[in-house]
Amino acid sequence: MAIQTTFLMVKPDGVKRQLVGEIVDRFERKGFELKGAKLIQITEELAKKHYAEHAERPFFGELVEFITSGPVFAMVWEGENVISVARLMMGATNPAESAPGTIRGDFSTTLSHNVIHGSDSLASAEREIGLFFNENELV
Ligand code: IDP
Repeated sequence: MAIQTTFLMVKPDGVKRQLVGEIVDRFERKGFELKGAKLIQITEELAKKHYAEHAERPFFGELVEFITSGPVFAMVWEGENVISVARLMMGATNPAESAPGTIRGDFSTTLSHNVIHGSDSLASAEREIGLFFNENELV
């Protein structure tokens, strides 16, 4: 049994479409525990740090523009194998390929507007939680 923490974020499209409650509900019902959450407007500087691994990709500019286009709902969740289980619940990156029943499968059709971000490893969870939250914002 591995108790982990992960960083999840409802992207600007999900916030605009009022999917925050639905998404929080899914992770709560699954049995994960919310450790911190906030609605924030990401700066360009934070967006570039968050997506640094994609800096050389042709869609990097579009990615930064989109993630800074409106508020996001940033969260830290804890639970058993939460990093990989949350990724399963999110569905494949491309909503055209994500299974029905997953968040992206149920709520999106567009790769660039795929509703939710979730850390993909222990190292990225630690890095992303540190980018978005101070220790005193987590319980
Ligand atoms: P992930 O969000 O499932 O971890 P990543 O490969 O880390 O997927 O990509 C980050 C985000 O970049 C994706 O969620 C998606 O919205 C966006 N993205 C990935 N590939 C493309 C692309 O080819 N064009 C536009 N946006 C893309």
